[in-house]
Amino acid sequence: MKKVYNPGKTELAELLKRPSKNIEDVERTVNQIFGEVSYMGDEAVKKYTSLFDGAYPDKIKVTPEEIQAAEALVSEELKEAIQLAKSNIESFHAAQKTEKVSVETVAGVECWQEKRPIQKVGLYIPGGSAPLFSTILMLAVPAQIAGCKEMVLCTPPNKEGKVNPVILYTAKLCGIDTILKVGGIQAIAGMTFGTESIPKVYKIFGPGNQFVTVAKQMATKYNVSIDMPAGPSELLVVADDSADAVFVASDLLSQAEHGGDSQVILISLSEVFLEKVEAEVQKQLQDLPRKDIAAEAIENSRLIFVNDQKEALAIINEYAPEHFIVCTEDSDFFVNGIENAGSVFIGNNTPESAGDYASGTNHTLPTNGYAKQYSGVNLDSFLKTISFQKISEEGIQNIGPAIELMADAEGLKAHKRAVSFRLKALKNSSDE
Ligand code: HSO
Ligand code: ZN
Repeated sequence: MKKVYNPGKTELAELLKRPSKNIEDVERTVNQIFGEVSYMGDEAVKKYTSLFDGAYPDKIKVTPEEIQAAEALVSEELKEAIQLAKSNIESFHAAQKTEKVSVETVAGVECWQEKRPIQKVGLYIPGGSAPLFSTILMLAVPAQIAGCKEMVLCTPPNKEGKVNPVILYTAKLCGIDTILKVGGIQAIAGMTFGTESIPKVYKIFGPGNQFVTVAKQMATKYNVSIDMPAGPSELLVVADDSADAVFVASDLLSQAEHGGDSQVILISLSEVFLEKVEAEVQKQLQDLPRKDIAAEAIENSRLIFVNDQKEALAIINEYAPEHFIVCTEDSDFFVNGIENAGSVFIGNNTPESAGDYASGTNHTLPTNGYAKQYSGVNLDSFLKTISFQKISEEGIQNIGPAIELMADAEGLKAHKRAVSFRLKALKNSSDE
């Protein structure tokens, strides 16, 4: 852990710099696979599934029998926990529905906007060392509330060509129509172009490694949109002596165990507390099953002592953390002052794990400083807004002359005429 006391501006900038990766090689691979999948469909998808996952599933699509078998493998206890999380996520996301917005801008000119679901969405769930079935809840629950007609889920199979039963169980519980055993670039390419087995979608959601991230960016070149550009997961905790070092250390480690590249930062307003957390992290690290991964992230973590709240807040807003935990006496100072963060966790009883799983908020959040301009996934991520207008005779008479003048000034005669013809017709009928 790198410990720093009251760092200066340049030192801070260096300390809080996210690692940038050279992605040229990745881009080349992504281009190649996108090309093959667009031409050869399932054949290319299967080729890369065997190459990258070492699996040869005879069918890409998960069968109803497989889903049924999975259900029996999930314990009742876990099913209940998933149900609790699901209903909290449902309440929070259903509450995000908005009313139609309608205004009569001038007499006879009615303008309104309404939201409609994105009809086809693709959800990507990584496989690997930790099967993040909680991410299915975070994506499928709001998609369902939004009214998305088709939800497609892609997840890589293991070497036996199988998918983790909890993933299958959760996907079924969330009403997912199509579950596909395909991961990585080939999954994103499949959902971008559509293949014999993989439906084409309009927007792709979900986390993934660097290959998936670059592939999602590539998908946007083919008119498929994505939730947000993703990077390694991050946590920043601000704390003072009112915080509990055991709790804070456990929070830092919970983020660290996601990956060796996770970004973990403590900003402490107390030197003593900073030392306590440092010792506690080392202690708790020892018996973690994912100790090696967590240790790598902790190695690169930052413990920063700052003796002034205002300065701490400025640093945090500049860093724009994905997850921001506030454990200070005057938490309102940070809660009211935060401008850039994905999700905020307040007080000693609010671990990041709560938002990761079950409080109800979404855990798909902007990383890499994107919290400056992106929101985390929410109900609106699955909706788009359509504007409507209806103009009466009175309305077109009210705004028509202004439109004619503006169209004239832009040199667009047909635009002007579209109004002039109507105004003339109205004049003629009133003259009769
Ligand atoms: N902290 C992760 C989400 C997650 N944690 C899923 C556990 N499971 C990224 O925000
Ligand atoms: Zn997590």
